[in-house]
Amino acid sequence: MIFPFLFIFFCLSSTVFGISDELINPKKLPMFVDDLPDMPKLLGFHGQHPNHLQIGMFLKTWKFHRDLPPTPVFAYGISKDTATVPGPTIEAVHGISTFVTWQNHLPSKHILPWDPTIPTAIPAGNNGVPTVVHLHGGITEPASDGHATSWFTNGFKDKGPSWTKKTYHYPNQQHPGNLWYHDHAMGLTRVNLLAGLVGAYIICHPDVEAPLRLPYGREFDRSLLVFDRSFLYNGSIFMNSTGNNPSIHPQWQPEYFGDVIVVNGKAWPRMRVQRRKYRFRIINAGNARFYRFFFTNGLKFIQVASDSAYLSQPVVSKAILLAPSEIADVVVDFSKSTTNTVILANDAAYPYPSGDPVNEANSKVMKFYISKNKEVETQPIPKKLIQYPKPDLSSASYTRYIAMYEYTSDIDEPTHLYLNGKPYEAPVTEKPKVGSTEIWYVINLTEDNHPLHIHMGLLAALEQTELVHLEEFKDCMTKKNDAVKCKIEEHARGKRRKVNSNEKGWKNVYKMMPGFVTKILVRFSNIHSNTSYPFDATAEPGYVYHCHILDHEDNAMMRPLKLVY
Ligand SMILES: *[C@@H]1O[C@H](CO)[C@@H](O)[C@H](O)[C@H]1NC(C)=O
Ligand SMILES: *[C@@H]1O[C@H](CO)[C@@H](O)[C@H](O)[C@H]1NC(C)=O
Ligand SMILES: *[C@@H]1O[C@H](CO)[C@@H](O)[C@H](O)[C@H]1NC(C)=O
Ligand SMILES: CC(=O)N[C@H]1CO[C@H](CO)[C@@H](O)[C@@H]1O
Ligand SMILES: [Cu+2]
Repeated sequence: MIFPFLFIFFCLSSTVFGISDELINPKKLPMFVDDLPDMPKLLGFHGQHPNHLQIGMFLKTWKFHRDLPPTPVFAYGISKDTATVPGPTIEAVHGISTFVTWQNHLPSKHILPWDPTIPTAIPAGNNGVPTVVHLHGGITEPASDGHATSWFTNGFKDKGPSWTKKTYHYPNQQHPGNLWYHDHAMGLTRVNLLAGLVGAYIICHPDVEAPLRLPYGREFDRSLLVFDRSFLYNGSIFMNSTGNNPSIHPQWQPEYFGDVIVVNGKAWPRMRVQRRKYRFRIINAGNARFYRFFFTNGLKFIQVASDSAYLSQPVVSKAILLAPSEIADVVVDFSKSTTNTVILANDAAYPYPSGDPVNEANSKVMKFYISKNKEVETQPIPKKLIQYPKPDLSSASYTRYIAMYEYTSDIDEPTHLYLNGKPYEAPVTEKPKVGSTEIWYVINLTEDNHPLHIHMGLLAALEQTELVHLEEFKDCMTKKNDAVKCKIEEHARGKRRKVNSNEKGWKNVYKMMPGFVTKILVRFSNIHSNTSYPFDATAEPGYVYHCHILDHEDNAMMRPLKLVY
């Protein structure tokens, strides 16, 4: 009789019990019991030569927490056995091309509910889940950019209308920095990422970066991909299969939020650190959750880069706000810690900024256990980092107004969101010239903060100005959809918000405050040199720009972007 007893004991201590199709209460999952994983690394180069990687997408299971049963996921990896969530970190070197053949090995049925009533990739042959990989922050030719309509299914059996090739070319000729790869299939981005299709990609430029003497090496320089999920008792990821307007969109909901905060594939992980400096490249890889990260003992972040590029000088702060897809590359000096443990926490309301306050579960991210041994000496952080051209208004040759609209149903629930009042399918209206710089006024007429991401564009935020007589302006915009005719300059007269110093560099995504007009300078050229793009950026199928709240992007806060000569 001892065996069954032991067996039950084993089960109780290793998984949580409950009704399998019910949501697990995050309180049932103890925090800080799993070690922070280090994702496998793939080199995008071979000595001084390009490397050609074959990376698959596989259906497998993944343990998100010691006490959760294995979760079905979609994972990137070299093989099914080695595939991980997030996927392997790709390390590329400036000036050396990386080629990747992305291979879809996914089954015909999705593991999460999706919605065919929003603009969605639906394979004619029903040969599996459509996917397409976008390298976020990459300066990449259109055919390798992972255009939303260039999707493909298992074995390339079905392909989207703009699909052209199997092997993507990443020239890596841009400035060094932090990128990430993730799925971008039309109307399925929110579910494909939720299923696990995300991974980090770093472009190193040793000549430029080595002199900075930032913490380096596998132990001291870590990528942290953060996302939130909800789970059922049987371990499956929970995504509501009923929409907020089920009679219009059976499944679509305006924002996905989960209460379990996952870092590098483990719920609220722990990490043992020495009393010294570490570098963390923090990527918000979630669908809709913003994080305002802070340390519970007041320890500070020394931010050295944001999404894509280095800052010109380090910025020290106690809290960092990251919208979905934003990146903060920070140094944390644990020798300054007054305590031997510290929690990385979050206090951003969701939806941001006017939604629910954080709760016990989603306010914690991970915990650090700091060695009691004496401090390890490390190099000081330099006062200057990397200098890129400052945003130069006089170089701008074109001005655009981009208005963000949210539409609601009779029951006052959001049905969809558009940029400039246009569906994705409407003919392209944004056609910047290769090499040009433009001013974009982004007008948020919704209640949410929307992180706007522009493929190929490097943007510098200039200022945010509150709109006065907002209802009058909104009425006019709803009727005319024309910021100039609606006298934007007479409305852009409210409070001015300066750009935070950690957000002053060149970025590829920026938070558009609700009720404000945000002025950004967008460059369609390199920042590290005056060389032109090493490919024809005007080729088909072009690019896109979109809100990076994935549930918005899918329905359909995304528009085509076509570069021209
Ligand atoms: C968990 O339960 C849900 C709801 O009943 C079901 O759809 C899903 O397939 C189950 N997952 C596993 C891994 O059994
Ligand atoms: C799923 O969404 C529907 C519609 O908004 C809502 O009524 C229901 O409570 C949601 N279910 C869960 C478990 O959140
Ligand atoms: C690029 O050209 C501008 C204007 O001619 C010049 O000021 C700048 O120094 C150049 N930048 C680089 C990195 O060569
Ligand atoms: C927080 C905030 O300012 N929200 C405003 C965003 O814009 C909408 C419409 O323009 C207003 O109704 C909100 O109050
Ligand atoms: Cu949005």
